[in-house]
Amino acid sequence: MPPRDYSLDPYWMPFSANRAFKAAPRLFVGAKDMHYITEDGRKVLDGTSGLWCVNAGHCRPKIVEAIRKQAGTMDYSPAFQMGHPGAFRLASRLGQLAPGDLDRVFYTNSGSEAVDSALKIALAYHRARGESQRTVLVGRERGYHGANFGGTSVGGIPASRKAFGNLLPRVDHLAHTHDLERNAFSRGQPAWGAHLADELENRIVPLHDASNIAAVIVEPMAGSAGVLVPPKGYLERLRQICDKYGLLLIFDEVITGFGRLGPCFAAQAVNVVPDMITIAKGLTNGTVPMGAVLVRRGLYETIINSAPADAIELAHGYTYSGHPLATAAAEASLEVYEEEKLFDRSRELAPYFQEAMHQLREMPHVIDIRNMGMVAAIELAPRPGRPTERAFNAYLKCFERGVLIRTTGDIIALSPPLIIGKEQIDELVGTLGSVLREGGRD
Ligand code: PXG
Repeated sequence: MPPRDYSLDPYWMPFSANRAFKAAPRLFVGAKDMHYITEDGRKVLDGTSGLWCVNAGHCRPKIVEAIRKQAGTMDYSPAFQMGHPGAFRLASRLGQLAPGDLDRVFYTNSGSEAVDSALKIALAYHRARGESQRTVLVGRERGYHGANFGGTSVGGIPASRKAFGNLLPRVDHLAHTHDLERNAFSRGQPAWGAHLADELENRIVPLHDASNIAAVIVEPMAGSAGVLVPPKGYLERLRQICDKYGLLLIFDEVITGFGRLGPCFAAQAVNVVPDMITIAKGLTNGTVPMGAVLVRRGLYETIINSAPADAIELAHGYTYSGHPLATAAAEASLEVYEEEKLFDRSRELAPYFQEAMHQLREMPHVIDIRNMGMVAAIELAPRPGRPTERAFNAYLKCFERGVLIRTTGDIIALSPPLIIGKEQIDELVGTLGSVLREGGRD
């Protein structure tokens, strides 16, 4: 390996153990289709689509070319009071892919910004309707909605919240739906747990009064907290309760969007139409940072029509909302998804992936395996007194053996690009199995 001609010290890495990493760094220098290349030239099979974003695999020529071409044609165009064709074309295309009438699109640069934008749109919507007292936001324990203040506030991962003070006021959280005693080793959506949605009606609505509540935000399938699959009927019930009390329902589909669970959106997989959907990641196949909020037409119209005709209706947005490179990357990504029928492929591969993953059931320390679409998780019993170590060791060993997995706590998550082949699923599961078997000794 050539010596590094740069220092590792100045870069403050996000959500990373900086000291441990810099003592034993892992660097990628290239990527193609299902693989990364490390700085010492090893191929690593991507079991996680980067960070759940590279749904069509790496460095796809059509997407690369679209970005290259756009960079040379028009690098940037002002986002406020000015437009460019790609931003409009992409919004139409997203509206066609979205369920129901979620055909109005607000652009952001990340999932975190999409979440904060959706929360602000919820508040602005109620205000436009004359219900500006509706400001309570409801999230869920173990939810992850990005790293900005709004998303951190409605999020429910203790480690992501604890250093940051009071966060937003007037936020409540539903209980999470994870229950190993009842649902361990479920294939697909677990049978038990739909009634957990009733907490919205039985505790949260009475406590705050429905007239004060703006919105409920959940990931249809919680990704970051360790792949928590929604119990059958749970999301349907949340929808019913939100309708009954006039609460907006936001699905955070930053991970589940773009075929991860089969259809383009999880909303379509579970047949529940929310009022807003937040997206990012797979929108550009991970190539250029971009997020968006898909909004029901009626919400958009309510906010727009409540302002004077020539006024700015929503005082919100980003310098790089609808950035030309991002919209070019997104348009090309959606073309690749469509041309290669990757959402169908995701649905067709899911049963094979499910069976392959559940073969690991008898491995040492495995206390659960769960899956939905092209996502699966293996939960390990934590080492007594040393949580996270067991899964992280598996991560390091898999990496040494040429497979990239992702861990959170003692949960291993897999979410490979949707172009993965069956032999590669076998390789992923085979490597993980051998690592877990060895892990039985410690
Ligand atoms: N919502 C959801 C549901 C997410 O999963 C975000 C919002 C924030 O997106 P940005 O683009 O601001 O990071 C996310 C991000 C992991 C992992 O391995 C998950 C995310 C990011 C990094 C790692 O679990 N999710």
